Amino acid sequence: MSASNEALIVLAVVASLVGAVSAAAPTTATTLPASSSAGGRAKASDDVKVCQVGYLPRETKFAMVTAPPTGDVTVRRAGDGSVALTVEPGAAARDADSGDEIRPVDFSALTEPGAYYLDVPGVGASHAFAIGDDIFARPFRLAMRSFTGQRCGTRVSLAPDFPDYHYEPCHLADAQYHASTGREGTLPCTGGWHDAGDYGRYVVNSGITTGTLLVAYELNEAKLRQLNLDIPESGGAVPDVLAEIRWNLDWMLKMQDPADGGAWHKATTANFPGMVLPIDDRAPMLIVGTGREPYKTTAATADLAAVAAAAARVYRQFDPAYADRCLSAAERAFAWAKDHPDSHFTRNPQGVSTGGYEDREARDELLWAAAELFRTTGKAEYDQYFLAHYGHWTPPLAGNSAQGWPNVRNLGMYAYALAGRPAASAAAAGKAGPNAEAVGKIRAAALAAADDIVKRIARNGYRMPLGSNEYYWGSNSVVANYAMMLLLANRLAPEPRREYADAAQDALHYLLGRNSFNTSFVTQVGSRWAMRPHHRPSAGDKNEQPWPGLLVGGPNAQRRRDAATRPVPPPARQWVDDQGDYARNENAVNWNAPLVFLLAEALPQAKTPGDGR
Ligand code: 9MR
Ligand code: 9MR
Ligand code: ZN
Repeated sequence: MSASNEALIVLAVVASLVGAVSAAAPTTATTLPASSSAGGRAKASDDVKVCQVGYLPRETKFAMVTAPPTGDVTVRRAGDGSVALTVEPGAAARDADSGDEIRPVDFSALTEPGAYYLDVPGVGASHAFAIGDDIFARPFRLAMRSFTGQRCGTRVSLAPDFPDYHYEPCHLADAQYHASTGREGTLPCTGGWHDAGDYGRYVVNSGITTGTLLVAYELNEAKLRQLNLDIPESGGAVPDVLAEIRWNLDWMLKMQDPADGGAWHKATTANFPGMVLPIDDRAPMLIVGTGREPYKTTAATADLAAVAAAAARVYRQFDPAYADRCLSAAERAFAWAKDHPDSHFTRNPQGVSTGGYEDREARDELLWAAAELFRTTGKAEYDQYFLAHYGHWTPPLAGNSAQGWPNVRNLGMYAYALAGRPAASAAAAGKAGPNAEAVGKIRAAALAAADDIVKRIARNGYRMPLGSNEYYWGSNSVVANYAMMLLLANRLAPEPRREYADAAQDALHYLLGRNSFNTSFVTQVGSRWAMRPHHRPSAGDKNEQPWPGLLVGGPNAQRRRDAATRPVPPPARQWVDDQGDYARNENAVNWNAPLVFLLAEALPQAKTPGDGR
């Protein structure tokens, strides 16, 4: 990998610019194209960092140079090396989080679509990148289809673009109630997405994941409705993106106890399997509970309520019967969670060691559920619940608090504020609107939060939104979730703000290679990417390349694997492309979801009006 196959990447970029979507990235090495400038193209250098996918024509465009240039930087056309723009690099400044000395190179003036690279005298060339309106189409496809690749209980294949990536149906047996559920017998609960590099299925993490994807769809419906993902459901009545999401929704619904509407916390084996393929994970599947009455959890149940309520709204125009089913599941789940506000999964029971998704606070999940139920039904009951509880968080949204699996209150706030805006579907017509004062407060907080995030991005050497103390497990998802907040703020602003959109793109560029490692954190996207994710199908299959479209966790300054290393690297440097390092290099569905959101927003506007704005 790396610079050696860049020429082919350039060709792929050029090909995709003329409309021929490149499938799998090339894996064989070849020579770089000769440049028309004297001596040909400079050697690629890890000290010249760009977004390895590229930039939209009209956004701000930065590269980061981490060694001293001896002259002005040129942006050159990848085809013939001719100069498209000459730029004087900015002043060097030390970036505290990475320790890198960074000179920003602002080439925003270049807006012409094409394939390019940077030539930095005395340092070297960048990876190739594109400028164009549709350059995020392939990353979107791969990131979205990574969910197809996480499907449980069915034959999986990423053909036609990745025919070598497939596996046989896994985890087909009924799950057994573990003693911690207070129950005996089995629960049929096949389906859903594997959580991450492991094969567990956890309702809490499914909740934020599915909810985020539904928001991505709902806000970008005009772009996504017609999109063909080449999944088994393609061509059916439901748009492909929604069909993929439904795969997991259906599983979540199976995790609801028909007896009372509560949801079980997780379905996993007792322990994590080795790095085997799904079908070789043969240990019994267990439904795991809290070990005491009422055994199911508030967080899982309220998350299910939120997601099913959103689904009832989004799927109604395509499948009204399904929407009805989702709505009734959501209402029952909300009622259960409200009646059992403190049933928390705080630790695994004896003999179980899979992911915990422990949470001692479910007010945020309940708030999110109430907001989604209100947005879908307009019922006073849910409005009143929301209004009685949202004041617990002041301000309602904050620029230093991104949503994440343990904290979904942001999703509740945005959902409530968005309830007032014309719905993409006609379903909300005639429903009561949200409380104007609450919407005003949420909107003000959303914009203030976005302003704070923009400021942090401008101060950060790599123009990314993390605070210095936010390099923890899954930090890349925090990057994406902050960027999502910027784009959601734009949906609430009277007029969308260019600076929010630009800053969100900055965060995306960090994930796609414009970072201290000069490496894309998304597998098979960019020119050089994480090659060894802690992802069992990637580890267990015969392909040299990892499964495509997976966002790895990223730098994590906590729980260091080698606590003895001195000096301790700066936080933004604490990532390694090591399959064993699950705290830094695993994928997870809740990390891929906000990536999908950013990529959906970066897709070109649909030709038809009415994308729900
Ligand atoms: O492989 C597991 C990974 O998917 C989880 O995210 C991680 C943390 O819960 O745990 C990994 O499993 C490790 C286990 O916790 C301890 N023994 C080694 C396992 C890694 O192969
Ligand atoms: O993403 C989770 C992270 O926030 C936690 O700190 C970590 C340890 O509890 O667990 C992460 O989630 C893992 C889950 O427990 C098991 N499947 C893989 C998830 C990603 O590593
Ligand atoms: Zn499975």
